[in-house]
Amino acid sequence: MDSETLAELQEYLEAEAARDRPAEETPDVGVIMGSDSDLDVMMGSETGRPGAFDAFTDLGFAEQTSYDDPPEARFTFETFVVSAHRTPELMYTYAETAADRGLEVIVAGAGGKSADLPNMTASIAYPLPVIGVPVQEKSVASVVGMPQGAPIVAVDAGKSFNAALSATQILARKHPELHDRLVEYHDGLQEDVARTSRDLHSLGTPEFKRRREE
Ligand code: AIR
Repeated sequence: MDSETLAELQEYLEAEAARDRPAEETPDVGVIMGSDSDLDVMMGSETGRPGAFDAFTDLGFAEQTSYDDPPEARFTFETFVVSAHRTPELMYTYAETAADRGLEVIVAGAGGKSADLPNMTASIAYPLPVIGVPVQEKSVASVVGMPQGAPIVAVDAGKSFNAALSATQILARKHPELHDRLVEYHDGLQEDVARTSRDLHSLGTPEFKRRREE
């Protein structure tokens, strides 16, 4: 992407909204975050928790990095930094063009006490569903605190992985293959718990702990 300035980035989004691409070529989910300092929480990190990137890739999504050159995967997400306070115009353009650019759902995360990107994006993009991710505990109130008539769906602080699962649940209402992938994911989760439970039981606590720390 060549967009170097804010205006160019807005034009890039507006131009994309004016195109009429088939659904297979446009991102299904938009992931936005208030700052690149949110990246580890929003997308996951090697050392910390997995995030939305990990959940989406586990479910077979690919990250779309160019509107003109979509990945082969049928389901894709795009990723941008959009700050409600530093770049309010970009937030407005992003949210207003979202549906026309083919997005079916947005995952929006922000941190700090004024985490307004998710709630403002939900208001502007309405009725497109927005799943808010409070990047920190102190961001929860500003993400979920919407007035009556202005809805947002939100996950707990830092749970961007779950936000990606929720976004996929929304898409799965229309796409049976995503329904099957979600069921498969959940079956795997159950197997993991069952394996851990069996190991803890049969190894006993000290040996289980020793092996886990290896
Ligand atoms: N933020 C960015 N623009 C508006 C807000 N509320 C949030 C980011 C980040 C925090 O402020 O989502 O969690 C700190 O951002 P930075 O860029 O100073 O590290």
